Amino acid sequence: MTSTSHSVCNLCEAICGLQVTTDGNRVVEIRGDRNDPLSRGHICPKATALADLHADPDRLRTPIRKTADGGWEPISWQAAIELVAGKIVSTQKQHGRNAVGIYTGNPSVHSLGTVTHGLPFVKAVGTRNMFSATSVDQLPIQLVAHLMYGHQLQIPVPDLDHTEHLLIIGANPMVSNGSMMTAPDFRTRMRELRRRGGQLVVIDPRRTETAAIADTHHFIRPGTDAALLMAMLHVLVHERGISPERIEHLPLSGLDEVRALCATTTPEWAGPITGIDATDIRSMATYFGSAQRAAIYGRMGVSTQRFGTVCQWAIQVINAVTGNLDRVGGTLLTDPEIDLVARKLSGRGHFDKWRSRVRDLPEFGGELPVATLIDEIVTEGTGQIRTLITIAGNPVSSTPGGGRLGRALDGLDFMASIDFYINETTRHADVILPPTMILERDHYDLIFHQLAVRNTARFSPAVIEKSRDAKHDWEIFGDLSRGLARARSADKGFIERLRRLPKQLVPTVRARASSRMLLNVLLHTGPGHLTVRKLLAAPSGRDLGPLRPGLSRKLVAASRTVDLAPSLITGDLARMHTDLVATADDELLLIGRRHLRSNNSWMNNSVRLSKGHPRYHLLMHPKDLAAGGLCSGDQVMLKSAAGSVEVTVAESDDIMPGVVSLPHGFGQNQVGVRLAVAGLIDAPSVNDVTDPLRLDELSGNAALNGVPVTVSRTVTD
Ligand SMILES: Nc1nc2c(c(=O)[nH]1)N[C@H]1C(S)=C(S)[C@@H](COP(=O)(O)OP(=O)(O)OC[C@H]3O[C@@H](n4cnc5c(=O)[nH]c(N)nc54)[C@H](O)[C@@H]3O)O[C@H]1N2
Ligand SMILES: Nc1nc2c(c(=O)[nH]1)N[C@H]1C(S)=C(S)[C@@H](COP(=O)(O)OP(=O)(O)OC[C@H]3O[C@@H](n4cnc5c(=O)[nH]c(N)nc54)[C@H](O)[C@@H]3O)O[C@H]1N2
Ligand code: SF4
Ligand SMILES: [Mo]
Repeated sequence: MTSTSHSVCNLCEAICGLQVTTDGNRVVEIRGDRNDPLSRGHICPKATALADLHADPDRLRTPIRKTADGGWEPISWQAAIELVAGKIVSTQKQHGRNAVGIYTGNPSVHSLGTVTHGLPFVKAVGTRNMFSATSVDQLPIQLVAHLMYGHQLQIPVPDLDHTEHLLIIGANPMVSNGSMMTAPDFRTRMRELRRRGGQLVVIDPRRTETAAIADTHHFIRPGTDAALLMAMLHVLVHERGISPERIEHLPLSGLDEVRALCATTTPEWAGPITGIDATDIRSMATYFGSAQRAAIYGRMGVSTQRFGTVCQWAIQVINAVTGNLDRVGGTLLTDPEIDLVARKLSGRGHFDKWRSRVRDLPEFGGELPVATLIDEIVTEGTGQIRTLITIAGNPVSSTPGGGRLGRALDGLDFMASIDFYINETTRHADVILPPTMILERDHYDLIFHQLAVRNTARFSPAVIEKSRDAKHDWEIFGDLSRGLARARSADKGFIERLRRLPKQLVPTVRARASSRMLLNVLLHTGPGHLTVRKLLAAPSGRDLGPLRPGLSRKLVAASRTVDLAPSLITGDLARMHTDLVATADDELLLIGRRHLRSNNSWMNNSVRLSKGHPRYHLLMHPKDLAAGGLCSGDQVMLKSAAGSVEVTVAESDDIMPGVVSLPHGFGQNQVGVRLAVAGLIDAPSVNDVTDPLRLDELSGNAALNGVPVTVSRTVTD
């Protein structure tokens, strides 16, 4: 007997509503939910692959432990929990609290249980050696929000459904479906923009799927966006002039400093650096400035590069000085039912309170840049990481110099992973604790309702019953927290240290409440006094309306103003002026690429997603191929200062001359990885070429884009 229930796809930030038809524990069909007020029926091919994930014979359902000969054996939940908690406590007792390192990956923010129970567990471990995917991703956005608005999650979102001019720089939402901007069905939203007479402009070194539907697309030399944005600012501020009426609704400070900072950054200066003509820069800025409702938005391309923070700051400043900040059709703060900012459920963020031991890199919000994780593992001394916990992450695949990191993991005393696959990272673990997957557990999106282009609230209960011996992530983390408390109370110093923990953490260490119970409390104490039960009565989700202005009311900055010129960032402009100069034409720069059928490193095991023509080739412009004496299909060596990989090259007119592109998330074809389908894909990990020493020096974010490389034919004998 089949039945159909409402559910959600949690693979990317679009949080699309689903209708899932099941027959017992079997998934029969997955469709988009037309009644969902946010996703309106949209899904992408990845949603249907949730059925493959559910049925995947490689997916772990119960814990396993490494055997002496390097194989795996089953272990009970209780033994696994005690082993992990015990090792954390004994490592910290012997070597100090920072001797335990933690890495949390991207899916941890896509899981209700990891947000409610995993993050408190991580805090309870109490180490400064905390790392996450944030520092290969959106770190500059959060740092800028912290410095300008007073909170790392007070991030204005483009009002996609009302804007008349959208300028996208370094993002590809046609494929990614939006990031730090939950925007399911981006294509239809852009059709609606057109119907309103609006314009879409894209700036990207590749003519992407988003560029293909744009009115205008400009290539840009990777890593030079800071110059383009400063030049646009120059035109807007000094040539067009700021209109006082446009900004009178905004509590701004630092405007005079902004004026001074962009006084000389003319389009003529930026042209030769960026590869975009001064006339084009000028007209781009002019069109933007003259639109009634405009928004500039930038993501990975302008975050994971050497001037990520300057870029994300300049984007905010351009939106502000043109009066588009806090304006319908510009950029707006959201009104989620559970507002993480207003309700102080997330910290405001803090920067550079301490630094990493080996490379002296700054923390942000208690996390260190993951590009230095390996140094903290291999460099001896007090505070060296000896035990590592990875949570929903694959840093061997996803962080720069990942291959070397993988080899270093074998030198740890102990490693545990909370994950359901044996992949490039977790194969190095001593024990793996697998949680249930999305269709087997409840979901309410605590993170992405905060960043969505429309205010909605939706609770999605599990649609498939978990097996009796499986555990949800909240149960695993609850057990681990209690295991930690037990193991610590056996140690006399524990009570003393517990007293020193932040107050709000102490109860969570002992918490037995489920995610659903905690969610219910959060909903009930919210503005709409919702409950899980009320949300269950509206299974497609409640529509809470379009985004609305209200910045002055919501702003949490102590000054009650938006600081347009935080000294930390303006101080970094000198580095931009020295480093960003017109470069030699013969240098090749590497950028990344995402595909609609990929999800970082971990959905390649779905036949449905990985079949079809190869998507992991190195794209290269015909001119560069000819210059290197290469042809499409050649095996080449792609080499940087940090490493090299062998890869097949493919000709493409869609890429800017002087730029090559390789996607991340491959490299599962390694001994010990247990991914039958992904393991057959003959593609390397691009992060064996990206360089852990290339950072946005201000924030510590990895500069994964714009890596100088050489490409040469592989010599075979
Ligand atoms: N060169 C290059 N590198 C990049 C990027 C790039 O564009 N270029 N992108 C970066 C970005 S934006 C990101 S976010 C990172 C991603 O970096 P990571 O988060 O480190 O890697 P993922 O590939 O997302 O791996 C997620 C892991 O979580 C597991 N998992 C999935 N769901 C769950 C769950 O519900 N619970 C638990 N416990 N585990 C789960 C999967 O099996 C997998 O092992 O990669 C970054 N790396
Ligand atoms: N299908 C699919 N969707 C995903 C993911 C996935 O793996 N697959 N991952 C999810 C995650 S974790 C994230 S963070 C988001 C990311 O979401 P996006 O940022 O929208 O996705 P990317 O494809 O990384 O887009 C970055 C763009 O920047 C361009 N670029 C590279 N270097 C530069 C540069 O120097 N300057 C400029 N202007 N552009 C540059 C690239 O060509 C690329 O088009 O996607 C999410 N959605
Ligand atoms: S866009 Fe695709 S992967 Fe992202 S939530 Fe929607 S269906 Fe899932
Ligand atoms: Mo990401």
